[in-house]
Amino acid sequence: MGDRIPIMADGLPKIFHEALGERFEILDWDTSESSDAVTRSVAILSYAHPAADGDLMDRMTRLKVISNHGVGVDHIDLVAAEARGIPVGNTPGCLDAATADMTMALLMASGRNLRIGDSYARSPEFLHYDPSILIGQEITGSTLGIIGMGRIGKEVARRAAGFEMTVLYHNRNRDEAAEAELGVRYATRDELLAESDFVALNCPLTDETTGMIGPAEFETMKPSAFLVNMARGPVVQTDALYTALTTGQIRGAALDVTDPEPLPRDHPLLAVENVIILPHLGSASNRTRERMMNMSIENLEAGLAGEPLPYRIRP
Ligand code: 8YV
Repeated sequence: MGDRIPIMADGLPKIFHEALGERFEILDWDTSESSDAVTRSVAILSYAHPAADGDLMDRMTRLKVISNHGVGVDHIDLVAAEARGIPVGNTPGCLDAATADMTMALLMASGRNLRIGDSYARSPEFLHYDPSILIGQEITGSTLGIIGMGRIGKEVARRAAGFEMTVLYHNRNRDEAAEAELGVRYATRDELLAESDFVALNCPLTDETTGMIGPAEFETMKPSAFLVNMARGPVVQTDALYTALTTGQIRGAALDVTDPEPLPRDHPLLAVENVIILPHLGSASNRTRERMMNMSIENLEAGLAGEPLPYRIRP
């Protein structure tokens, strides 16, 4: 094997090694002072969101490109990368459908008591059918508030139309084209929180969205409402969520992401019945993951060849 190109990556699965192994030397993620990966690597391939800040970029003196497997890049300091002339690539678009599907799956699972119902049906307590238990929130015809009307939010709205839902949205900027195309209605964040039966978070994690859902927002939501977090854990204040779920401020929640992620194994939220928690599965479907891998490799190769990245993300 000739000289392979050294890149630093975190926990890549076998399929990446098969695709890259012949040409690339994949060095394990190690940002310590004595790291060989830091001094030798010409690229970062970021898989499970390891932090890449300006200090790391400065120490990686041969770094030419950062390629992120995924669309969210809150773990990468984009401003620092731009200032150093290091292009950052991500994988937009290909995961919208899978993530919107999962938003609907969590919405329905929480509203219709799938988690509690499944546990009960397996338990020794289920000895006769009782039609009066676990009456959920009807999905069809209910009101959905989508916070973050980007590509994924729009896909959620399309799916919600099939359930005849009234869809409100809140976004940094009003999107009149989306309103015309999807029949969604713009609302202030408080209006949306107050009117929705389901609130879906489909926004990126930014300075503005960090801690966006806290005690005041739970207070504004209906006691019968459900929160679905498909965005990033820190968009929701975990302590406030715990209080909201355990004091009846909201009826339930479904989380694809948490803060921290994962939650410590003894975290009180893990013992709460009316919350569903997934290990960050939004984009985890076979076809989507294949596309994400291919896009991240395209970005990696373009960056190393000194060509424009096909999917570049700027600050
Ligand atoms: C991935 C994600 O699971 O795209 C994102 O922002 O969080 C997910 O699609 C993640 O990037 C894993 O590589």
